[in-house]
Amino acid sequence: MLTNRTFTMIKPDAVSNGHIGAILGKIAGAGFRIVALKMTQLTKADAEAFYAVHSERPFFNELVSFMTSGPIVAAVLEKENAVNDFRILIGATNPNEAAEGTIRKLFATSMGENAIHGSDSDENAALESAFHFSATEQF
Ligand code: IDP
Ligand code: MG
Repeated sequence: MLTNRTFTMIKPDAVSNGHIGAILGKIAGAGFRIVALKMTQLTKADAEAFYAVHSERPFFNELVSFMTSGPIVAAVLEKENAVNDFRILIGATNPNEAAEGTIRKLFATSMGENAIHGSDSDENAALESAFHFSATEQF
């Protein structure tokens, strides 16, 4: 089960730019089943904890400030090979380097404000899903 799930957030830029529906459509169209979904806003403490791995990076404060700047949509997605296939669907971190047709190519505006998050491993997918959803909220 673990290896078939990934975690995503539609980031504040894409929410405020009106792209929730289009992005969920791309996700569903690529064969992912939504098994948990909510709109929420991260507190500073939430964002610092979620991105703790980046706390020594020069962009950390910018990242926390951006991720708390407005609502996000968090979701858990299920599909065979979910983590890797979802990273392909979202594209490179820098939208200028993202492949044509990827979510970041279509909807991101910059390296920081890049529209969407995708877990980078099965282990992080499980941790990140549990950060946002209780067991009874994942179907
Ligand atoms: P990823 O989201 O593609 O996995 P990471 O390297 O894990 O990329 O970085 C996490 C997030 O931090 C990125 O999605 C982006 O929002 C932000 N970020 C990464 N590098 C930079 C940067 O150089 N400047 C500003 N923000 C950055
Ligand atoms: Mg990452």
